[in-house]
Amino acid sequence: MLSQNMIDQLNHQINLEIYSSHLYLQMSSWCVHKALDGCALFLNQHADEEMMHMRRLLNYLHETGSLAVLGPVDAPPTQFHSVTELFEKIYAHEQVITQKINHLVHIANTEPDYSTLQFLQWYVAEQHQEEFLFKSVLDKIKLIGTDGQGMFFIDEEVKKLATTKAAKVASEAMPTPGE
Ligand code: OFO
Repeated sequence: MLSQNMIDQLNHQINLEIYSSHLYLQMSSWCVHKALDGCALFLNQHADEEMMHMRRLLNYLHETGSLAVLGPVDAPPTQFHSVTELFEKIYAHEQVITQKINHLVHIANTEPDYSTLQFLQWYVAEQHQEEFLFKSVLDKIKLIGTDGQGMFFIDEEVKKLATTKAAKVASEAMPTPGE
């Protein structure tokens, strides 16, 4: 059984994950509008991942006999000056999410609530991966540069990331022989 404070905090995180999904879907739409199909695909996939993050929290609340509460979600920004600015915003957003996860871990640790503490370890590892992923995209953008054909090559590189990720998800979903 969870404390009311923990239920409230997890519900707050549910809304943040939905916001993250809306943010990346909106950014994906901006990329489509700018003919950046690779970036659009990558962000569209990531919007789906954020909903998966939300569903994990939702299921955990259900498993602990708690009520999940979906509150209002802020509208994401719709305009960006450049793809560099867009990915800088994502990287900053993920760093905020990491702080939020750390805060949840801190609460679980101090209550103490060891079940939630263990549940949150998945998010701790995921945030490490997400920060690494978006930092690597930003590094590529800086390396290639956005002048001339730079944008084309950046879009191709980001498309490769999306394709690699899709292949990984598909292989993980495939049953191994004997299963
Ligand atoms: Fe991008 O990790 Fe959830 O919010």
